[in-house]
Amino acid sequence: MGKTTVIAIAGPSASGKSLFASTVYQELVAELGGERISVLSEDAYYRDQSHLSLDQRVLTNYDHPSAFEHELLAAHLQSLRDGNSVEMPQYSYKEHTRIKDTIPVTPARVILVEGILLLCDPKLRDQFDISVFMDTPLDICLLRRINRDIEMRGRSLSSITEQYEHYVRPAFFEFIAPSKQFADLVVTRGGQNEIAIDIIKTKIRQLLAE
Ligand code: UZR
Ligand code: MG
Repeated sequence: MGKTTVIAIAGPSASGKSLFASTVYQELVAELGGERISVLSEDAYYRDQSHLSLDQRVLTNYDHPSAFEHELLAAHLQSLRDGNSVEMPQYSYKEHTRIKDTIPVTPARVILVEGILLLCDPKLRDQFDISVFMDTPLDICLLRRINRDIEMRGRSLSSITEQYEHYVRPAFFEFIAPSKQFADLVVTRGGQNEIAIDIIKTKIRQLLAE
């Protein structure tokens, strides 16, 4: 296998990062097979909080860099570059902690990694060959987040608005928006921007053909 290329997809919560990454991945797997591309999620690297009670876990600021085990994510990316498989943790948004199961990730020529604070950490940035920032307007992100968190993450509207005001919105201005400067490519309109999806797919096809 040739050199590994890591592509980071960052941007605000509910901006379409996961959708963008999974669309690129699934369309390329349908075309080329799955062995040469892997996907990692920064959310999977939220710190384990199983030593805390559920009431204590709810108090964590999940939009702050300290909520993530970025050192483990950086170490996993390095292992994959070195040709070794890793066990990606799995996180439960309902329990606010890791679950016991892990997902094996095999080394691949191209690794996609998506998450809100990826471009904020210099050590992580060292691991990225290409960085993409999803520049979806915040009001669109909020609407998507309300729908998603109710449907998929078991939240009430009042808990979403509370979190949004206290954590999500401030973190956008403090950490996420300033990290856009580190992106190579800025994508408007989120995970449904087909031109941007096509540009990344073309780049990956080119890397896989080398
Ligand atoms: P994405 N998050 C939770 O709501 N609960 C958790 O236990 C862990 C994370 C949220 C987190 C962040 N914030 O905004 C979002 N809050 O998940 C990141 N508050 O995930 O990029 O998929 O939106
Ligand atoms: Mg996501």
